[in-house]
Amino acid sequence: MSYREEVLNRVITENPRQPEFHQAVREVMESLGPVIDANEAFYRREAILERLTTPDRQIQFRVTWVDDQGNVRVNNGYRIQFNNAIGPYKGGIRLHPTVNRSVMRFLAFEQIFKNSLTGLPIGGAKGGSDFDPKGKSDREVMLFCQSFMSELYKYIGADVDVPAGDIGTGAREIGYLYGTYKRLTGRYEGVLTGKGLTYGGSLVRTEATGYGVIYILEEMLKHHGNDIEGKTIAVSGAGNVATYTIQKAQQLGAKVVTCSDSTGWIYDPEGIDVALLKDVKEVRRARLTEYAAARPSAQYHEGKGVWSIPVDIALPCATQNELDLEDAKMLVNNGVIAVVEGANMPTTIEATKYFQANKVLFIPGKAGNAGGVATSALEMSQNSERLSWSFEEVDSKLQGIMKNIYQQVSGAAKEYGKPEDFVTGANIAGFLKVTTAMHAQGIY
Ligand code: NDP
Ligand code: 2IT
Repeated sequence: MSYREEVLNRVITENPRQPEFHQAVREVMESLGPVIDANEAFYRREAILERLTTPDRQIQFRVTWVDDQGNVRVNNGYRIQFNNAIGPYKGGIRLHPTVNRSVMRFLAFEQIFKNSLTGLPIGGAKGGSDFDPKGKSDREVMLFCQSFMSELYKYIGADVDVPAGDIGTGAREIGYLYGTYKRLTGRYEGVLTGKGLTYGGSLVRTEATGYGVIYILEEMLKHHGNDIEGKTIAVSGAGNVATYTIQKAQQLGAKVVTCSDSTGWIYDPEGIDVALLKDVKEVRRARLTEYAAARPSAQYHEGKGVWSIPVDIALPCATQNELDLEDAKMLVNNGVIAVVEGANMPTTIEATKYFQANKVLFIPGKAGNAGGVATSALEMSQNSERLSWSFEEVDSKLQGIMKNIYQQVSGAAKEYGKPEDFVTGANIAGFLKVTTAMHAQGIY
């Protein structure tokens, strides 16, 4: 059995009932063949893959709060600090009922490689809770966030671990978390990113993940003699990543005809109206039925379905495993040419392989959505120097970072004998930087 298979088996045995974590590790192990197999004795002796797949530490804690009816409520809180070889731990906080140890670990594991690809000094982490902010009052969300941070503050810091947003954690939640951290520690420091612009946030951070998806898409298309103008695009999700992916795609002359949330999806052949979408989702925190009600050209459907619409480009921006083999077959039948993952691991392994076998250009999330965390790192830089950069300055740095990620990913794919396989390229490029740093820092 190869060293890679041995380690994958060990991860599966030691972490039973963690399918998402197994999936994320499996994908990386399958990609690393060209690096590990040629030098197996070295990597085995150093136990590099065991060290890479075992978190530095994981914290699990009780989050107790009181709802508006006076009932005491209890949720699970998590922070997985996976690897800090190249910089302080960095990664979002997810608030969603599906959060469990498997989801936290897969996200923290992927974050190691993503953060490495940004070229910035940030290690891999993730946190969250099975708390559902949907339908809760602002006061309930505040009490939850205060309780969550009352435990988490012990383990984080501007040079230690810097959380940020993710599903269910936006500007409102970051504000409450930051206020609590400051009150408990007395420190006004860059301990969270995605902060409001009046208290240390960076311009472009709100837009960064979605804009980054489109910047890397543009770069990839350019290298294939194509561009985004005039293309028809399907986007899933209707949250932070989806909204700004749609906005940038439309600014660059594409037409985005779909979006979705956890209950249904929109087909809008005239192109999604971003201002209306933002009003429905960011301001009213409502369902997509309200988008359809306000827009005559839009059709609303219950359930899942954005991938059934014929498009040139598909951009999954909602959640893990939302695009499966059947969806991939529909998209390929309908002539899709490119897929960039805005969400983390939205495409199943089978669907990814199907796209690649059918010559669809495919960028995995750890490269495609890295613009968010990269801009978080730029927020950390600004906090450190106690300055704020202009929108244009941050945006131009983000564009440079996404171009550089494309070059690293396509360069590594070519160098290791898998040209155009950007999954392999992303995993290898991310891996080499992190493990070179681990090796240099000795055994621990
Ligand atoms: P938001 O909470 O802003 O939006 C999430 C969207 O996805 C919502 O439309 C939500 O619908 C939908 N969604 C969430 N869970 C499910 C589910 N189980 N089934 C169907 N739809 C679902 O989150 P973000 O936009 O921030 O995150 C989206 C994805 O992008 C996640 O995978 C996240 O990890 C990833 N990501 C986010 C970054 C960021 O900077 N925010 C950076 C990099 C990656 P509903 O409103 O009905 O729940
Ligand atoms: O998945 C991700 O990269 C994020 N949710 C953003 C993390 C961050 O620290 O900005």
